[in-house]
Amino acid sequence: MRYHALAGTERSALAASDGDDVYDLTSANPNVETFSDLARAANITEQTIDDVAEGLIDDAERLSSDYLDERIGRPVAPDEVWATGVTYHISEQARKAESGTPDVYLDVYEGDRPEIFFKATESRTVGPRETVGVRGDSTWNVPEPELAVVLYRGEIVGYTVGNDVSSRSIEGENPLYLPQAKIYDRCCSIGPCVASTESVSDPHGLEMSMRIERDGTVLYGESTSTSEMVKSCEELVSYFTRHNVVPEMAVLLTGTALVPDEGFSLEPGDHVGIEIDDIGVLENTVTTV
Ligand code: DO4
Ligand code: MG
Repeated sequence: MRYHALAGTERSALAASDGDDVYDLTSANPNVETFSDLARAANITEQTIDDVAEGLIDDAERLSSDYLDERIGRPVAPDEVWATGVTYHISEQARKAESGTPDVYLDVYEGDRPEIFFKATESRTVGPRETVGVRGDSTWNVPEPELAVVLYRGEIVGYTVGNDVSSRSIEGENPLYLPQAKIYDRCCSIGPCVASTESVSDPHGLEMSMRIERDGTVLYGESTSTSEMVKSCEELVSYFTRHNVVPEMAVLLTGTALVPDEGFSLEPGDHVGIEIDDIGVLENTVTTV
């Protein structure tokens, strides 16, 4: 099952889709208004998220997919977003090329302990079709398409698509500037839905693609597979939750594997579309913050 937030001027609600069928779960139970409410109900009743949703579907209003498309919002409100880095060979190579201290990236790519960093608060995280930010004081900005793990109390409950928008000029200048390269207004996008663990066949075998368009021209279009990741989602989550009481609702980005050529930098108005099998397409337009 896939879970979507209905946003906009009408009441906010949680929808579930199964193939072409879309249901308004909030119409069946007004206490289930968000994905967090569903995850909390599953935790309390010791059921899976899909079991709780299936129990609501008989009493839920059906929605058209056009209506869902018009009202699509950020599928989950994470208390915190964290990210892992240098989990793919291409990311390790790109960072080595831009950095004055290239060895740190090889050490992380080959080491047991992954790079894990704080990425965003809820207020810095946008959803589908919202504008995503690049910093006004950065000269080289890139989208980073990433498989995102959705965690309820530290347990994996689903997956979404993430964009870890980053300043490569600031990170490249000095690795100690990483927090400024990564954390700023509108620095992170997630969506379009949360796909439950049961609906993602194999998180380590998903095709992921990214398309960047400027004024109707495609400037970048590549794809890869999450099978190229050097660590598993479980290993990354295990390091993330070690000695770290994580919030009720968290998202962990698992690293980028699609890196535009060195001459490319995002500009305001660019359109970024990131697609991952079994989850969907996350689309955003870029703005300067
Ligand atoms: O080390 C810098 C960040 C790496 C990253 O964000 C990635 O590999 O996706
Ligand atoms: Mg990244």
